[in-house]
Amino acid sequence: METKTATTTSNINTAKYPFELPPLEYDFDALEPVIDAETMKLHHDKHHQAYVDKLNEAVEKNADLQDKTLAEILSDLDSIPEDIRSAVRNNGGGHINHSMFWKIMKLNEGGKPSGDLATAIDRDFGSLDDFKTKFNDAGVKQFGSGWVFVIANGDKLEIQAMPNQDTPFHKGREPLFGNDVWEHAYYLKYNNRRPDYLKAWWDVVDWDAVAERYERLRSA
Ligand code: MN3
Repeated sequence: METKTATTTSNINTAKYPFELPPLEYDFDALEPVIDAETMKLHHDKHHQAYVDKLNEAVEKNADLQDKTLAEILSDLDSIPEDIRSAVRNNGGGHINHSMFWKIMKLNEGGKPSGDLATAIDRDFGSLDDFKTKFNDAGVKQFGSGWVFVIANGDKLEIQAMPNQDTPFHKGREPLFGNDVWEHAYYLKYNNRRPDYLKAWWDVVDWDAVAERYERLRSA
């Protein structure tokens, strides 16, 4: 058997076993005051690392899965052997969702989307404010842990809340962006006030990164 070595790049779309925690590309306090440094440190270094470790533990047992990218694995849950299916679904989803999450955040200082992305938001939701309201509403209504994603269906934008670490990759779709509404994402600073976290979070959406993803995903 060939020896598998981890890739040095952290491109989640091509990553295969053994999976690696992608480095955070900014300081833990870079998103203050919206997301505090302690939350970022725990979230990235402990929670995300644990998803990676448990995913590797599960995939280690299955040579077939080791030949597939994580996106391929997650888009075909039925083909995963039952004894590791839940572990791969939860921890693989955790890895792929958080790998997106770190990359679409940056203090935006009141910045707004522009260009084709702004046009699509206005067309599909009426206005940026209406889009945020609908997204936040989906986040508040997500019972328990989960995510709110925006998916680019061709040009068209759709909001989709999903439980646990489920991910649009289950339907073969890479999400455009999304917010983590697990308590570990906000509890230290916002306690039980998920609506306040959802509202504040718009100040750390990296609209340039989202616009780049939109360009790539809608032409995919
Ligand atoms: Mn999380």
